[in-house]
Amino acid sequence: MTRMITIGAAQLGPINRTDSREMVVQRLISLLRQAHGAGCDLVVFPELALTTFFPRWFVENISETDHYYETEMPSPVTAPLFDEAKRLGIGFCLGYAELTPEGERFNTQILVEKDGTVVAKYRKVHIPGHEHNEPDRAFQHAERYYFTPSEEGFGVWKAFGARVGMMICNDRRWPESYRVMGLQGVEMILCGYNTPIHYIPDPSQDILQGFHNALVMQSGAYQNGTWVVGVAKGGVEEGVDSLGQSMIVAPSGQIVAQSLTTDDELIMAHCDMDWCERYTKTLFDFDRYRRPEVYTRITAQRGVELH
Ligand code: CDT
Repeated sequence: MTRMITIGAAQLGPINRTDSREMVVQRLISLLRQAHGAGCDLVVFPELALTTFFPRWFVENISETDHYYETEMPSPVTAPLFDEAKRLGIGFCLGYAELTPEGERFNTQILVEKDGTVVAKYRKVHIPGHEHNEPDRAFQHAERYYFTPSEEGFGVWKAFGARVGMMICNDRRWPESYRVMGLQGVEMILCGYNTPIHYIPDPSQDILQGFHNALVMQSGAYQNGTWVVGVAKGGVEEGVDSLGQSMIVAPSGQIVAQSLTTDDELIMAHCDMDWCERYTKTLFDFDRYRRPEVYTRITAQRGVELH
């Protein structure tokens, strides 16, 4: 018996700061309809899918950026997406900036089931970039100013007949993200991202952005026997060129679908959740082969300790 889920990765092209939420939601609905027409059970949208990637600008008074954040989900503006998904009977995963009633700001992703219920919410754990204005940079990456890192960690939820986990962008570069979910039996990890091609702290990495993107998701998938769905917001957005290369990776580590453009583009794959066991019951049978007693440094210390 196989447990098939047809997954769509709905890559987005650039969103400009003058684009209204209504316009963006219409783009999402159009991709959602394409995914439904192609037989998808679930469609995954990128990180911060409702707005431009605003951490590229530093705004001294952070409350002037409140309009980039969602205070409720769904809201009157995002409700048409929820309504259409429910009408079509397709699930979705959506990244957005969240402002809580307590005034906390998170980089958030939710998972919505086919009946329209929000089954899971994940808040980004690894927040990259910088906290303060760095005026000499060509553009900012002030995520550490705009978002609080989540203390909730990486959950795994039962949804779509599988065990589903989520992570956001920079989380995909850290093996711990995958492993914490792997230890909860994850079968499918959904990850939205915005990755500027120009990495200001070390431009020698620019040419390697696509390689590193594939490297981390393929190895994370293989080493944990899980599907990984990575979905970009790509293209030149407000003058900053961002990586596309959205992909769906099998538990073998093989890429089974990859985007060809840096614009709005749907890719899809028929994903057999039972394929995970070929890895998790053999080479990566954690219970049989892992040695947690010799890994204690992983949680005992943060940075390198020389001795
Ligand atoms: N959005 C996000 O996390 N982007 C980072 C950019 C590199 S750090 C400045 C990433 O890991 O792709």
